[in-house]
Amino acid sequence: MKTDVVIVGAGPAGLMLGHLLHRAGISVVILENKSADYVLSRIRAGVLEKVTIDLLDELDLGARMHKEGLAHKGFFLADGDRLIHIDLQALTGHAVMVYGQTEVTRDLMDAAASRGLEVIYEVENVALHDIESDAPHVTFRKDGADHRLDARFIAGCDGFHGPSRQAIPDSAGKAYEKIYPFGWLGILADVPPCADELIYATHDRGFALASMRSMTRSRYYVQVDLSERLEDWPDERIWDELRLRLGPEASERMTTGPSIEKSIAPLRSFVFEPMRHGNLFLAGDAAHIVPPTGAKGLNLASSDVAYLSRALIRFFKDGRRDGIDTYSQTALARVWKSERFSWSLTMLMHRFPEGGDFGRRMQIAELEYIAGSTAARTVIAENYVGLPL
Ligand code: RFL
Ligand code: PHB
Repeated sequence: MKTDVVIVGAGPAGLMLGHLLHRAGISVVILENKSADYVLSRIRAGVLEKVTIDLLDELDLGARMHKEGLAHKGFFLADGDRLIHIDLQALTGHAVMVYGQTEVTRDLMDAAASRGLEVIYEVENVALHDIESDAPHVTFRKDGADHRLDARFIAGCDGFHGPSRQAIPDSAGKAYEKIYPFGWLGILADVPPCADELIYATHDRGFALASMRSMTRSRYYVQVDLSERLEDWPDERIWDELRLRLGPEASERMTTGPSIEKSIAPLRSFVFEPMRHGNLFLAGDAAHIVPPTGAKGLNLASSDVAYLSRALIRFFKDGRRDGIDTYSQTALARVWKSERFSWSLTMLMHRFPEGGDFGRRMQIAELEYIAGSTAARTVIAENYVGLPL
C-alpha cells in the first residue's frame, strides 16, 4: 500500500490533520491502535479556543458545536469565600466554547466515514521505518496479517505514549519535563452545573474545578495525591470535597448525583524539541503535554495541525519546502507560550506540600493582586482565550 501521508493516531490531532489534507486532495491513511468506541470513551478536554473552533468551521464540521456547545464569556478563580471574575469577552473581545473532546472526536469520526477519509482502527505493532529518508514506511498488524504502508511523510499524532516520538534517536532531540506531585480526580455526572461559568478554585485542601459538558451534565475535578486510589473515593467523598474547596456560593448551588465516569490523571509539563525529524512530524500530545489547568492540550493539537497541514499542502501543491522546514520552529513558539501559561496557572492554584506556608501566602497574594488589577486579569484572559496563530 502507498499513500502521501501516514498519520499515526486517530485522536483529535490525527483526525483533524487527516481531514485537512484529505480535503486538499492529498492521500492519507490514519492508523489507530484502539477501537473507535474506546477513543470516544476517553473523557478529556472540555474547553475549545478560537483556533479549534475555526478549524472545525473550516472543515464544515462546526454545525453541531455551534448548536450544542456553550459559549463562555468568562470564568472564575476562587480562593475561599471569594470569586474573582475573569471577563474574557470584556478583556479580550473573545469567548471560549464549552464542547467536549468526545463530541469533537465524534464529529470528526462521523465525517471521516462519510467523506472517505481512511481510518484503520485496532491496528497492532505500529512501527516507523526510514524516517530520515524521502521514502519512509510504517509497518503494522491488522486482523492477524502484517502490512506495510509506504509514504512521503509520516505524521506522529499518537499521543504521549505512542511510537512516533520514540522513533527519533535520543541524540536528535531534547525533552523538557516537569512532573507535578499530584493528579486530578475527575467525575462526570448528569446533574446541572453549579454555575454558569467554570470555577477554578484554590483551597488549603487543594485545587478544585467545576466544569460542564452541557446544562445537564457536569464535570468536576479535585487535586489528589498520586498515591490515591479510585476505590477510596466513593462519589459522596468527592462531592463533600468539592463543596469544601469550591466555596460557599458554588456549594450552595451544587446538585450531586451518581457518577457516570471517574478517573485520576497525573499532571505533567513536557516538550520535545524539535517537532520534526527527517520526514516524520510530531503534532499534539506526541510532542508536548500541558497540565490541564489552562485547558490548552487539545487547542495546542489544533494549532500544530493548522501549521502542519498548511506546510504539507504547500509542499504537495506548489513543491515548496519552506513550510515543512519551519514547521517545528513555528509550532514550538506557540507551544512554549501555552506551556508557560498552563504551568503558571497550575503553580498558582494547586497546593504544593513542599511550598510550605510561605508558598501558600505567595499564592494568596497573587490572587489578591489579580482581583484588584485589570492588567493582571487581562494577561490571564488573553492567554486563556488563546494566542493568535
Ligand atoms: P490523543 O488524544 O492522546 O490521541 C492520540 C491517539 O493515538 C493513539 N495511539 C496509537 N495509534 C496507533 N498506534 C499506536 N502505537 C498508538 N499509540 C497511541 C491513541 O489511542 C490515541 O487515539 O492525542 P492528540 O490527538 O494529540 O490530542 C491531545 C488531547 O487529547 C489532549 O491534549 C487533551 O485532552 C488535553 N486536555 C485538555 N485540552 C484542552 O485543550 N482543553 C481542556 O479543557 C482539556 N482538559 C485534558 C483535559 C486532558 C485530560 N487528561 C485526561 C489528560 C482534561 C483532562 C483530565
Ligand atoms: C473539562 O471540562 O474537562 C476541563 C475544563 C477546563 C480545564 C480542564 C478540563 O482547564
